[in-house]
Amino acid sequence: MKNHSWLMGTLASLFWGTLGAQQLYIQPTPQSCVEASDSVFLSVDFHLEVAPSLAGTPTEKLLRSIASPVTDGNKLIVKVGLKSDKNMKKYAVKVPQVAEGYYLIVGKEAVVIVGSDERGAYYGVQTFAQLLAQGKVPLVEVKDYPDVPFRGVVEGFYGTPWSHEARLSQLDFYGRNKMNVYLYGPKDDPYHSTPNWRKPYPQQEAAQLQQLVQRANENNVLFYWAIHPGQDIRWNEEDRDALMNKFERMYELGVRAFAVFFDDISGEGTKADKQAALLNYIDDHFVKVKGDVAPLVMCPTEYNKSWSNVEGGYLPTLGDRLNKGIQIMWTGDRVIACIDKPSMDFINPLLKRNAYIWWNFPVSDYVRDHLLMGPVYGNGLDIKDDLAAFVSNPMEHPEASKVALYSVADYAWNLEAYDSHASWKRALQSLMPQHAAYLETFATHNSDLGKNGHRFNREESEALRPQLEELLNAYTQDRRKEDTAWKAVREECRNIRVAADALLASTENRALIEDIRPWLLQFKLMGEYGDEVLTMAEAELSGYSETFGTAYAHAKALQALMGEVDATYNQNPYQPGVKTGSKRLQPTFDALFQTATERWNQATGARLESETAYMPYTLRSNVRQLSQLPVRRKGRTGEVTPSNEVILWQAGGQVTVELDYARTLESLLFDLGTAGAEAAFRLDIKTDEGWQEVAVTPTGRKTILQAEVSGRKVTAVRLTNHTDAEQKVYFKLFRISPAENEGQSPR
Ligand code: BEU
Repeated sequence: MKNHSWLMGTLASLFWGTLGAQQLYIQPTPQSCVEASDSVFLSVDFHLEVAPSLAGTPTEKLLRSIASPVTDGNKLIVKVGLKSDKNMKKYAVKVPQVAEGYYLIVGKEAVVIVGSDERGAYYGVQTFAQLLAQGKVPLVEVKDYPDVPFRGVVEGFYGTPWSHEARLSQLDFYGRNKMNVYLYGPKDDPYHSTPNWRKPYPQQEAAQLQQLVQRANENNVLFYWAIHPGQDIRWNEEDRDALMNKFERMYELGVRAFAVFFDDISGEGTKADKQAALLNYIDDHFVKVKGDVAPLVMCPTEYNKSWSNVEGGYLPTLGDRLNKGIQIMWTGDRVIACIDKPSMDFINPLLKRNAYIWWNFPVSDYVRDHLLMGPVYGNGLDIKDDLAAFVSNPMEHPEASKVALYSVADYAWNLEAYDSHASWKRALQSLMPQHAAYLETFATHNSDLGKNGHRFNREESEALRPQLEELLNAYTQDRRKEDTAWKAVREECRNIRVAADALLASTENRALIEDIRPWLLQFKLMGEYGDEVLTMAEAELSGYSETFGTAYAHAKALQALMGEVDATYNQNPYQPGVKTGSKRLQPTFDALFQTATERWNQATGARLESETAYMPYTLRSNVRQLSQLPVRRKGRTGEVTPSNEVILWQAGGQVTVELDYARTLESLLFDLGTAGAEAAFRLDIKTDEGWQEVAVTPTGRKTILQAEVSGRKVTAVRLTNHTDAEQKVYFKLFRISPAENEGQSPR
């Protein structure tokens, strides 16, 4: 017997030489797996021996769904039970003494699966199902258990909530990947949050939730239903009873796990002592009384370190007062952050318990024009003893999110063995086995977030990065074609086009293709654009006039088409559009286009447009949460990307938007989220007479305000907290609209 480290490098390294079997891997990476050189062929017919302790459980159902019982004497025996079962005594010592652990042995005559508890047995059967799918496998002995007690997903993003079908598919996926928790908390479900958290769900939604709970149970997933009452909760008996009633209604639908979220709120609802008292009341009068309800989970208002004011006492109050069994969520050092040892060492002592990690990845509700499909990396591999849970907040694209979720499951199961790149490759393989290479080409160039208020970024196009840099430097600085890099980039442009078409046309995983379709269309255009700008640069170097002219015209057309895709698909009001390859491909191609065109103009006296992206607006701010917000231009209008969170706007803090030249304004709109919030702010405009304050009036549309700027010629606008206290406001809209006679570009 040899001990297999099971740290899979690449799939290719897992071939079983002489056996001729396929690659063997187990997801998530098991804690220990010992293999023999001998093998056995697993067909689907077995003698099944399921212990009475597992009768009617998800374990038994799963087993019966993957294996057919037969009476024929030649078949393998599959024996499944719990370590506490009498007839499993001889295996009991081999079963890890950890919740959800299991022992599995594949022998020539029998397969034995023993769980430390029911969920452990279930995971043993999931592993067996994976082996079964491989056919011929080596004789193996697996001793396995999860590092983190709760692993899964919090559907906690802003934007279009997942569909019912998508959620069903997710729950199956969690079961297969040994994740045991799903928290239902989509910000835009009005019955989860304001305005309707007090009301019961309408019939159809209630029936669907009931079905989801059922499906979660079948997959051994705890279905948490979360409420988000903090925007308008009053700390009185009436609202407390309204919340208890809502939980009671959800209990009737089958829900046995509950959460209360207080994130992204301001005002009365943020008080720690009141929140703690409410949670303890629910714990004492609902959870403990029912007896079959899982521990409560709560998301605090100060849910990350950058906002926590320890002296202010919010987190210490929760830590001290919340009943010991209540779990407290935490996103890390910032709203969007990777989790490491120092971050856990900061929070756990304050909470007086291990934090329940809400990991904000691959959520894209603040960069909705991007897809985050790259590897999961950056979390500490040494924090398994510090975590109560690790749950991931996904994208509003459910199937595309599975790339990251697969690896989150892998990471949270076995932190020390986690290999981010290998896990990512396996995720792609598992989602589209026949198109994995194409999906990899796509995901490689669709992983970064672009500029964003949270300053979070991811690697993108890493493998091609040296060639892109070499090629660009050689061309722009030395006016030279660097042959090797040139060839590699051309090849990748072709790979991109082929991958985009192959994926668009594939029938393998339509749900995934539908999620990413607009980005695939854009990706193909990006591949063509890259190819054409290389041709432009070549023609410029060699002075081929005809080739340059045709390539330039085509590149311009492709820019227009990419603009069209961006303006047609995914038109949400926050970050509308479709961005692909935005970290390396597009900037490199645009730079090549610009340099080639400028040089051509210089050499030939032509006056071809060389600019690729005209941006007349620049944002400057000393308010930390606003300082990195991107500005978007649509026609003449400039709009600062809104923020989902409450902004902690310090006294005197300012946000300024500068224009590239003095323009006559038609309107200036902004929205701080609450009526009357503007009283603490002053709006100024800069004209040729300097800064001047302008009056602000309501528009009649929710909390949107307008400034009296019509007809004024301005070079900058500025919003200042003019009080001497920090203000907690939202930043939902800041839109500057120049008058129609103002062109898009000064030229
Ligand atoms: C991710 O953009 C994101 C961040 C937070 N504003 C919200 N709450 C927590 O992270 C706890 C979350 O709902 C939102 O999706």
